[in-house]
Amino acid sequence: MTMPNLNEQLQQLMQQRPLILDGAMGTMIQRHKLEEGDYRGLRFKDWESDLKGNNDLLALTQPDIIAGIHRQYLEAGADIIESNTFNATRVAMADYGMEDLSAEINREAAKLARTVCDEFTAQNPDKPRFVAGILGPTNRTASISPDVNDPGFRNIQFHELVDAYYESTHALIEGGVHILLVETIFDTLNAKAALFAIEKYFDDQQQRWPIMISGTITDASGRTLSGQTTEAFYNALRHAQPLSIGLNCALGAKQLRQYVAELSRIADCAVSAHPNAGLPNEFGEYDETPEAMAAEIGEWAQSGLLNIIGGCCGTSPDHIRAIHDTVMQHAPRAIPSIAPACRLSGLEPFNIEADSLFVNVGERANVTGSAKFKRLIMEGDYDTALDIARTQVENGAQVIDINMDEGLLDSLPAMQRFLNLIAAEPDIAKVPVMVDSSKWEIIEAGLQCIQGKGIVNSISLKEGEEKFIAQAKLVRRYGAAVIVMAFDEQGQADTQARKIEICTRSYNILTQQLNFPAEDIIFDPNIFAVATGIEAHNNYAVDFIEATHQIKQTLPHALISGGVSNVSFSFRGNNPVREAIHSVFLYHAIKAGLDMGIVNAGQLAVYDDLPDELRERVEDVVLNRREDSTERLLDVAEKYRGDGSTQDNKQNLEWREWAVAKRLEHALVKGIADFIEEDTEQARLAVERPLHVIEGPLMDGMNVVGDLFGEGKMFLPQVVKSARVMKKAVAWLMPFIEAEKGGSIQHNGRILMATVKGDVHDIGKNIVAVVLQCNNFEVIDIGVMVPAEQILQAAKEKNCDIIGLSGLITPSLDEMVFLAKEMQRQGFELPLLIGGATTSKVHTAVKIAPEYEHPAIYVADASRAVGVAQSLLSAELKAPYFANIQAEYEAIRIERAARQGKQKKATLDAARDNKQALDWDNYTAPKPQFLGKKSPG
Ligand code: THG
Repeated sequence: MTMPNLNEQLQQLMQQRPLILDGAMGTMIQRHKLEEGDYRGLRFKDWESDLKGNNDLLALTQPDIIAGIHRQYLEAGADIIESNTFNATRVAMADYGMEDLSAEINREAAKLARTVCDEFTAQNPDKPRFVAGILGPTNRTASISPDVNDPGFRNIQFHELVDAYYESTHALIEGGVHILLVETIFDTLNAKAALFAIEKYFDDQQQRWPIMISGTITDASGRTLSGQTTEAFYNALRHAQPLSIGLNCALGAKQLRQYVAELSRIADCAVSAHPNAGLPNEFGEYDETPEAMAAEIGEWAQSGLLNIIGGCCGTSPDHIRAIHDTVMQHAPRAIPSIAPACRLSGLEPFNIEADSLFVNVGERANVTGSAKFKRLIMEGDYDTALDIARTQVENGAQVIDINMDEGLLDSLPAMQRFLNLIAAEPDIAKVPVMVDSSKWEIIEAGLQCIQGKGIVNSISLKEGEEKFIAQAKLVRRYGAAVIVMAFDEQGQADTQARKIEICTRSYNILTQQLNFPAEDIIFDPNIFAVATGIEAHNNYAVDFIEATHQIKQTLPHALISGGVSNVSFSFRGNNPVREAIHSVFLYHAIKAGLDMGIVNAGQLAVYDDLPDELRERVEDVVLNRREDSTERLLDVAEKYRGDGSTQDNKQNLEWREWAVAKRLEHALVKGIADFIEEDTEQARLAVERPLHVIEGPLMDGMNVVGDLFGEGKMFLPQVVKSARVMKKAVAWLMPFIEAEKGGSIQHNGRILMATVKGDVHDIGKNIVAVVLQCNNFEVIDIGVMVPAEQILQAAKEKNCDIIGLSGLITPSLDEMVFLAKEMQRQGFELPLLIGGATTSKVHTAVKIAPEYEHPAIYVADASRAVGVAQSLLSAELKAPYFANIQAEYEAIRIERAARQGKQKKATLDAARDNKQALDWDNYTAPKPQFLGKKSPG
């Protein structure tokens, strides 16, 4: 496909300076007293009443007015002007009964803008001007129901939007636009339809044009109308490889800043913005002055947030001129490159990066995988079926697999309906969806219902390359990641060699012929049942694990997944043994590089907790260590029916006889909440102060959880359960702790605590909060996944004395650095405390503290928090304490710098030459990927 040099030309310009987009069209049109127009016998005397102010029609009836407005913006300094086609899609025009004028309006409006633009370029070739063909959002939303009584209903379908956008795109390009701008996106699914149409058009033309994308954050919630956060939105549309991504409308520059700043941090393409002239006043008018708007935007430019900037509602040529004059004094934003990662989203982003932990995909919303789910769907009880999906997410599923493949079910509408219903449930829709079907039409129907970036499950070479390629191209056009099964024309791969062969062949086709991003490919090398009694099956798990190891080494950035519950099919009916098999299988497969698994997130056994005998016999089966493994597991299987399982804990109450500390540990590790209150109470009666129960046995128990998690023997869903038990124990103790304080609550200070954006962990934070509260600090915990702006806002509003941040995962670190920078920029003076598993003194000293001139201090664990907080809030202690910390951190920085100076990084080639040869015959599992990561919280 030829790539016109337009994209390159624009990119080169953007390296030199920010580009200026024009301002509002509607505002300017209102200023004109519209003269009577005539178009094909239609009189437009009553333009405003009869035609409801159909601005876009003016390209046909009053072209001079529109050309004049374009001219004013070009004179004000705009590099890019927008065609007057916001409402010109067939879908939006249908509201005026003018859908058949859609193509003509788009074409004529584009021509008009292009003609004026060319005049300016001819006058001053050093400042070339461009036309962006506007593709508006339409007046319908593909992922929200207009009917409150039926959340699954839609008044527009994806394919109707695709047809309309294709027609508009074609007409805009015919009219001569240089760029296609999909803007004011309040529903990402509409935008995905627009981009689908655009890609289809490019493919048909064998030519590409630059694409700009601009979303709309509707209010202070920081989300689009359809509920996505900025990063989720970005992840969902990044596949279009846009020239720029940005935000416009709804907010003024001041309110929009934090979201533009976020895009600026994450986007590996240009960032654009065209905010409104402030928020509407009491008359619904936008009245921010050009000077005020330019002052705010000048700061953005100075902070390096911008590549393309213009205005939306209420902005005029004066605004654009003022903005132009300020931003031209600053360098454009440098476009970063970002590490390859599988960047998924539901309403929230979910990025699988090179160092991410194992990803749990919930398996239960599957008509063949759950008898209950099947019954509910067959009976049409979708509400209860939704609860199954919700429970999966609550239990720690980070993605949900949806499968409606059932002979007696009309699967395609069932898939559509279920996904549409999920879209209305934020608790479920926050995670990405995996659309699971063996029928391509059903997968496609599913993809047309999800606004985030989901995963197709699955495609394969089973029907040959041609079909595989066609489907993969569509997957890309819909903007999804894809599971590729190890399946080819000869059938399913069952040996290690065949698995590797098929995955390698698939990888090469996808990456070389289609330029499919490797990080969006997820191989499934087939998990088959072991211990079936058929000898040929005995090595299935080993074949999977070894193929996984090999594929991870040889096919860069690709991920590996599998249907974990398959492996234990031969023990159906005996859940404890099945869970033991899953746990042992995962323990070894994750070590070999398994990135994700389709699992029953609510039911995973803890590897270390398995009875020794059971674990050993399961391990014999999974690792195929003896000829008689299957018989030996069968011999004991009956005995464990009712033990070792999360489900059956209630029946086996032997542990109730143990000492209380041991019982608390057991309850925490197993996530059993049933007895936690009575045990906590018993522990409380045995110690001097209620706080000692937390600092003693409860913390010890959580440390065990942390260690098991760190060793790969516990998984996220289990840790989630442990946290719930911990919370319940702490809740039991709170009244006693309060009472101890004797009612007279005299606070030492007020501490705001939050888990930073991108992270959901709060076990450690909760413990710190309790410890602080017990020492008469008032703690305001504003939850998990909290964006920086919200943290700072709350700290101000609530008049806090200290901000405490927590984060367990690596991206939290960057978020904390960002927050420190924001505190500096906004003139905060509050001390900042940093805690959580991935944080460290070194990171705080090297990366966070230098961004903030006031204290930013690492707190190693809950027991230190009190001392640190007390020192920072004491008038006498604060200065010497901070000086000490500063000296210590400076020493760390110097030491680090010296070490880095000595150890020069090897070049890529040198590193490659130095690689370790793989001795496949003597393969032993590599270190667990968890090593080096610390415990949760
Ligand atoms: N690879 C890929 N996708 C897949 C699979 C795979 N999707 C489907 C399946 N395999 C993974 N999902 C499940 C879901 C449930 C079960 C197994 C795999 C399961 N269910 C119980 C059973 O059948 O005994 C049902 C129990 C109940 O009714 O509650 O085992 O491999 N890419």
